[in-house]
Amino acid sequence: MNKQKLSLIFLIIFILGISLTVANSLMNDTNTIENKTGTLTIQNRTINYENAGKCVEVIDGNTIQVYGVGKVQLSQVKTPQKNESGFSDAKKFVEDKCLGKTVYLDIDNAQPKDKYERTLTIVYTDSEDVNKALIENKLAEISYFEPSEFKKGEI
Ligand SMILES: [Ca+2]
Repeated sequence: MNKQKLSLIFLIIFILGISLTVANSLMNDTNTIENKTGTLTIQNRTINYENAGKCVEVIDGNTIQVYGVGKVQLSQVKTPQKNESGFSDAKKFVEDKCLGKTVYLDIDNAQPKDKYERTLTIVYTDSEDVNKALIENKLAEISYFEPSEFKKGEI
């Protein structure tokens, strides 16, 4: 192999390496956070969360899409369906709280996913329990099921 060919190959490898590094750092900046697990203090309660990520879509009052996690179902809260009254209010409430922000997920360890492969969690913003806020604002009803890590009435 001649010298010219060899330096061309090195140049290509070098450029590839740079582009991958740049792409990687851009993705980290916009879509993920470094610590996926940790603790939060909300209203004097210590919360252990098991995953976190940016909320990229609010599907309805109790279903959101989280970058790096997928579809997330808010555990034990029942919000109105598309054709029911209160649907838009509940959806808008969750959009105001979560959309475009980092959400922290306390996943239900007794049943991490439902039959539709949605992760079952209590969703926290950096200052609020969203599941609880929906109930307190009368935008959702408690919908208890078992097995669940969360006790009835705990949220
Ligand atoms: Ca948990």
